[in-house]
Amino acid sequence: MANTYKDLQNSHPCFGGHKNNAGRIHLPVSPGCNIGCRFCDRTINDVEERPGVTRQVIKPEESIDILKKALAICPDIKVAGIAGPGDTLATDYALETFRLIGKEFPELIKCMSTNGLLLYERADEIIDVGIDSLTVTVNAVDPLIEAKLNKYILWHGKRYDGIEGAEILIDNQLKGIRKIASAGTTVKINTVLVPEINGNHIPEIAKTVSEAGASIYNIIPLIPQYELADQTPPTCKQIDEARIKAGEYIDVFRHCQHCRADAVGIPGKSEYGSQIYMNRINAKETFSHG
Ligand code: CLF
Ligand code: SF4
Repeated sequence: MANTYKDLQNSHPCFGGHKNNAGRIHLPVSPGCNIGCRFCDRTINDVEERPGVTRQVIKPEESIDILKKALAICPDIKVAGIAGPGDTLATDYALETFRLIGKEFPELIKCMSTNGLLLYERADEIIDVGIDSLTVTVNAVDPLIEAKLNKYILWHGKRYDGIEGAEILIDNQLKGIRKIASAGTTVKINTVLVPEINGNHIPEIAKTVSEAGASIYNIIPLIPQYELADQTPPTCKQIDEARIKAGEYIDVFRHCQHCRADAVGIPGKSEYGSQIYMNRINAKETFSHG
């Protein structure tokens, strides 16, 4: 039985467990992505696929030794998370890894993050693997706004650009959230806040995802890069205001640390990534779905 939202509020650093110093490890097993966010620096992901850097993305079977090592150094780790560096459902590596973790470390909370494009069609696998907490990055629920944040999707072998792609993405995200949440998996939503694009849209996102069954909402400030390099990131005041508005519809998480896809430790308090991953993946500027 998956952990409930109430359980996670004590044991998961991104669902309220930060107050109990709960730690997490990210396993960077998912290199590929199937959508084109305008703020994601794809050159870094492309670089990761070149010889010499691919070895820095780990294989599912390597996760077990890495977890043993990490738990020895940081016994506070309660959560095994996969948050990239690409999308966890674009390849099979994340679900394979979670299957291994379920066998070897049944006590660890299994946490997965996705852009949600394949969430609906892969929901049964996610439920079967026993994911406890799932994060879906939903940056808009209006295709006109989403298209300003996302360039294209790659879906069933075809590329869909702009509004057409945005419609498919949002539809799959919301159907997926409904399916996963009704099966008892706790769902968190991340939204990248880009004030000039989705700043006024936050309440509608929060309301829509709450109605779909999500439990908690996390607003992540834009790191201006790639096609959105000229956008102004939100001020602290704008982030606070967005959180207050979202809070009318859903619980809001306020302690996000903007983690890398290979972070290890207690978010904001300890970081052991360089000890665990000898050659850390080159993902400094790569958005993590955390
Ligand atoms: Fe990792 Fe994300 Fe799971 Fe947490 S991070 S996959 S839900 S275990 Fe957490 Fe880091 Fe913020 Fe993410 S502080 S970026 S919200
Ligand atoms: Fe893919 Fe995530 Fe980058 Fe978006 S931010 S393109 S979902 S890796």
